[in-house]
Amino acid sequence: MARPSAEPTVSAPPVTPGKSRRSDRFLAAVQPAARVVFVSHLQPDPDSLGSMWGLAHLVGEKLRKPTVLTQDGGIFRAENRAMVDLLHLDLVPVSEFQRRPGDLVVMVDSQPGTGRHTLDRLGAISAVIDHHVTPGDLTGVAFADVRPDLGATCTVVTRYLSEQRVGIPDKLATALLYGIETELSGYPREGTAADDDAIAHLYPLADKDLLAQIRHARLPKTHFEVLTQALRNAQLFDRLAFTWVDPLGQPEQAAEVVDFLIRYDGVDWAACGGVHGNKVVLSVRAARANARAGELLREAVGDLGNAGGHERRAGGCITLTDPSPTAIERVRADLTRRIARTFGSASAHPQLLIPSGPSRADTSC
Ligand SMILES: [Mn+2]
Repeated sequence: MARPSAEPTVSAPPVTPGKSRRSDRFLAAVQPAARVVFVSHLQPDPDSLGSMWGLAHLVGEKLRKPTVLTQDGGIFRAENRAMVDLLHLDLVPVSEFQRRPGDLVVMVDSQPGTGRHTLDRLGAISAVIDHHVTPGDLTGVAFADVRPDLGATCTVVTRYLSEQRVGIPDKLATALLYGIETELSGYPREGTAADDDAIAHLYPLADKDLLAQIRHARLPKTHFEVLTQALRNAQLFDRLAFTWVDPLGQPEQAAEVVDFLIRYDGVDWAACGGVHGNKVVLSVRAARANARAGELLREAVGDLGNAGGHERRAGGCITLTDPSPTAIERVRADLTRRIARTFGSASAHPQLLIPSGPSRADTSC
């Protein structure tokens, strides 16, 4: 049976009033707006979706201003689609969005100039709230709150809502909680006491049935096709498993592959390159703390494309100027070399993770 929706609560931890709080300065920065528009990175993930929605709720409750949540690129991962559908997120594709005079734009979970957007035509960004180590261009941004020490942008947003004593409705609490949970997944956790405080605040407010439905969203057949190819192609370079998938059914599958491969107890690093349209999507995971995955992937990719991320998780993208199989094979060889050198061992002779051999299917037990 569906759990009845909880009424929005106004309970919040006590905070010291004062204009030095970042939530006050954020609200002051968007106060002049006729409408506040929220943008995030390409293929918005749960942290960026929850953050946009939480800040829009804050602006609506405190400033009584209209808000718009945008979507840059597609949302493909089954869990993320379930989050949008089940929580009824109202998203406007950036390609269809028309900026109006009086609009102020707020970027969450990303920074301008990181190559993770298609929205440069949107114009000036007034505020940035993020937790990525990837440096962006904050020139002309009136308010910036960038906290690489925190696990999730949703943690910052939950804190703003608490500071401003704004009640969090159950579906929004579910979105914020899932945003933090996905950013903290894996081991070692990339979470702090502040992230855990936010989780403790949100959990009683969230709809646990919807949360379970999102976490266990049904998966399309391509998910298993991609995993099969990724396992067949996985090569071990010392403590790195690197694999290649061509084609990826959807760009976020590179991340799903490395989330799966990093569980292997023989590696500390998992990396995947996957061809999607005219792009190679890269994803990296580390199984140890302070791994500098984002910085290292950026070094490995160099001027081939864009990359960035966190300590344990990183992503990147390379545009294929020539889509011919020969050119793709050259890019694959180049990337394999660069990634093996950065995360594994350049001198190691790679081994297949699962060597092909006679089928053991008929072996009787
Ligand atoms: Mn995030």
